[in-house]
Amino acid sequence: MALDEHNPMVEFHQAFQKIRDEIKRAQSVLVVTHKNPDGDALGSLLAMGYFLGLENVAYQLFCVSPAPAHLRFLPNLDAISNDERIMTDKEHDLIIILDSGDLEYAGVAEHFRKLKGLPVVINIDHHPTNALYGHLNLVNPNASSTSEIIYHLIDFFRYPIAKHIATSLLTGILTDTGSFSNLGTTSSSLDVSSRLLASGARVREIISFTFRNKPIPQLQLWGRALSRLKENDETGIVTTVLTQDDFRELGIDEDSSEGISNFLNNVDHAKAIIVFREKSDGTVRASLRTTQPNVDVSKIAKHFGGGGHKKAAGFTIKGRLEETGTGWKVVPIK
Ligand SMILES: [Mn+2]
Repeated sequence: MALDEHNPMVEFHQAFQKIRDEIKRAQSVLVVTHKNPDGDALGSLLAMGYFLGLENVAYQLFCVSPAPAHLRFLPNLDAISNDERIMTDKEHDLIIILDSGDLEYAGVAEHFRKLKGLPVVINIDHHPTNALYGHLNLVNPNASSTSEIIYHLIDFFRYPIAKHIATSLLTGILTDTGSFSNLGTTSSSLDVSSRLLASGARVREIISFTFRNKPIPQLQLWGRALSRLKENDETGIVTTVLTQDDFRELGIDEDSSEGISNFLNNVDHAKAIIVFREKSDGTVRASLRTTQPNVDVSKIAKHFGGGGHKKAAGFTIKGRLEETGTGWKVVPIK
């Protein structure tokens, strides 16, 4: 695509050049995406691997956790390693971190503390709360997704988008925009999506795996969350909870509850919704969503040590959930 004044990535063209300069200088590149990966995390990771392949540089793709079931349709997933040893077995002189606001979320903070000579770090993300931890930070909060940014990176150097990469990138945009329903739904994200479709992205497959297909236990889990919805009259915030007992009784892993907060975001009149999920590691994860124009849930999340976007954010606190006479509370673990 020719340089285009209407393209919101124009101001990042210099960053694209610098990124490629670093890639050209590198002997071995490690690309990392965040733990508990979503469609954007994996979609952008696979596309970055494609770009590095076109640039003829040796690279490895890494994510500390495996792909969740609903994303296992993504092509070439086995190119991604979940084995932390690849970070130390080989020396990488360039690390590219995708879709991660900080190194903790990326799942590599521990590894970085152990490193002696620090490699060059490139941070590519769209979260406004990004800690700008890289030597080079390409962070565009106006982009719907990291996948949208990677699309522009590949397109800027005039490489064609292969079919399977079009599917990966469109998965990132579709999941991060909630099927084109949240604030990330801009003329730019729709424009990129249209070009990905033209490149052969399998949109129906993406939609059925990421939004439609739901196993019965997962719907039963949603049923439990729905039955516990509570509105706080003072704050207008609607909350619900899912506990370890729920996951155990329904025989599903706690990651299967990911989509519930986006689904509940449709509650009429709610200022915001918060889903509290008890994790097996002794923490409670809160996922915040709002559709109200004047509510910024990332501020609430930040207050509790978390982060995210204005309309979707999260935080984690230590403890477990306990039912009280009037609702639920987080209590410390003895
Ligand atoms: Mn993202």
